[in-house]
Amino acid sequence: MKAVEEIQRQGYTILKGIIPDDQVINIKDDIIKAADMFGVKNPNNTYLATTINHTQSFAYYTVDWRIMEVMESFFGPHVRISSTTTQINESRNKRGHWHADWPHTAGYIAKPIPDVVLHLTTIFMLADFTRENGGTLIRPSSHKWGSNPTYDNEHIFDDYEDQIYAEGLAGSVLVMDSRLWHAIAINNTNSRRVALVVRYAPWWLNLDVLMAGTVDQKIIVEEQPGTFNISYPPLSQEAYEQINDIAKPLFRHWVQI
Ligand SMILES: O=C(O)CCC(=O)C(=O)O
Repeated sequence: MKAVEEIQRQGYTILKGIIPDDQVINIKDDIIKAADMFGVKNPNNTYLATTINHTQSFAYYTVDWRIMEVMESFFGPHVRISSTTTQINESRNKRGHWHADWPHTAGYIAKPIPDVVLHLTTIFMLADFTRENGGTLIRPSSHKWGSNPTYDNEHIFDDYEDQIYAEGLAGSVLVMDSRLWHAIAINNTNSRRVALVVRYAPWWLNLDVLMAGTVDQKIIVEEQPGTFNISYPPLSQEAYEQINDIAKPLFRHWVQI
C-alpha cells in the first residue's frame, strides 16, 4: 500500500480529501469555537487537549477507511486514539522547535530509539496548509535517526537543507511516524492556521502515563525528574455518547469512570 510504504520509507504520507469539502468548514468552525472557549490561548497558538470532549463532529473522519487501513497495517486490530488536540497557529507566531512526539520523549524509551513504529501522529488540516501559513515543518526520513532532537542537544531551532513544509488542501491528513522530526512553522498570513492533531496507538502501548492521577504516571513521570510530562483529560461519558458508533471503540479506553 502506497501510504504505508511512504510512512516506512520517508516517515510520513499525506492523505487527500479525508474530510469532504462540504464538511470541512463546519468542522473547522466547531473546533475553533471549542478551542476559543475551552483552550489555552497563547500569543503563538491556541491549544485544546482532548478536543473530543467539546465537539464530536470530527470523530467520524478519524476512522476513515484510508486512515484505518494504515493504522491496522502497523498496529493490527484494537487501535486506540491516544489524543485529540486542537492546534491553531496564530498569525506571525514564532517557529517551534524540532521534536519527535511521545513516547519518543525524555524518560520513556532508551536511546537509540529502536526502529519500530510505536505511535502514529496525524494532523488533520482544517485550513489549507501552505508554506506561507505554516504547514508543519518536517525532515523526511528522520524517523530512522534513532533520536529526538529536543533531548539530544541538537540545534532545535535551526533550518536544515532537507526540511520541507507539509502542504495540502483543507480536509487532507498528514500521517507521520511519531518519531519523525517536526516543528511548528511560522504563519506569515493574516488567517489562523487551524489543525487537529490526532494520535493513534496500538492496544499494548501504555497510555496510563498520559492520564493524571494514575499509578503509572506517578511512578514513570512524577517520580522521575526530567521525564516529559503531559496529561490529556479523560473523555466524559456525555461526550462519549455523542461519538459516532463506528469511532467509539477507538475512544472507549479513555472514558472517565
Ligand atoms: O501545528 C503543527 O504544525 C505541528 C504541531 C506539533 O508539532 C505537534 O502537535 O507535535
